[in-house]
Amino acid sequence: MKKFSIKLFRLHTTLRERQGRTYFILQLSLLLSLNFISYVPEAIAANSSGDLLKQPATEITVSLGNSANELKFEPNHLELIAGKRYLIQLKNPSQLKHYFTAKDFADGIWTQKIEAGKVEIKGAIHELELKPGAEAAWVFVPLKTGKYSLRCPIPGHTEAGMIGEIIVSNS
Ligand SMILES: [Cu+2]
Repeated sequence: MKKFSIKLFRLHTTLRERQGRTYFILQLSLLLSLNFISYVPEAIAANSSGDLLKQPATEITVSLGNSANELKFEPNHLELIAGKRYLIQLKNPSQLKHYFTAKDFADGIWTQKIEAGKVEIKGAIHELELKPGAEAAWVFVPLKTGKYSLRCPIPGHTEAGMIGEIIVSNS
């Protein structure tokens, strides 16, 4: 199994005064790390006709926060079926930044792609950060059944109730 790792970095520009001179200092911070895995999961490979990827995706919209800046996911309960293709439209209609963090869930799915703006990302995703007004479309197939927790780990948000659950079942 070949594994490629690609890291996306965000650039920060900082102005510093030193001995009367102005310096621009570039700082790199890790935004997210994506693992591109060059094998296709068994459940996908088993469907050698490729029908799985041709089946229309069931579309679900999930809001991170709302226009009243309430700290919650809407809906906060998702029920998915393993082997089906989904398109989750993530939206942040609030004035705050939020995360969609469901690491165990993300470990048990196969992500076909994520589209955000004009960028399409392919590969495993474990966490998404949505800035105010941001939208992202996540197309994936859940592979592993289970009950998974979802939360926004920004300090205070989980505590205020920005949590949810995702249930993946066989039918
Ligand atoms: Cu949040």
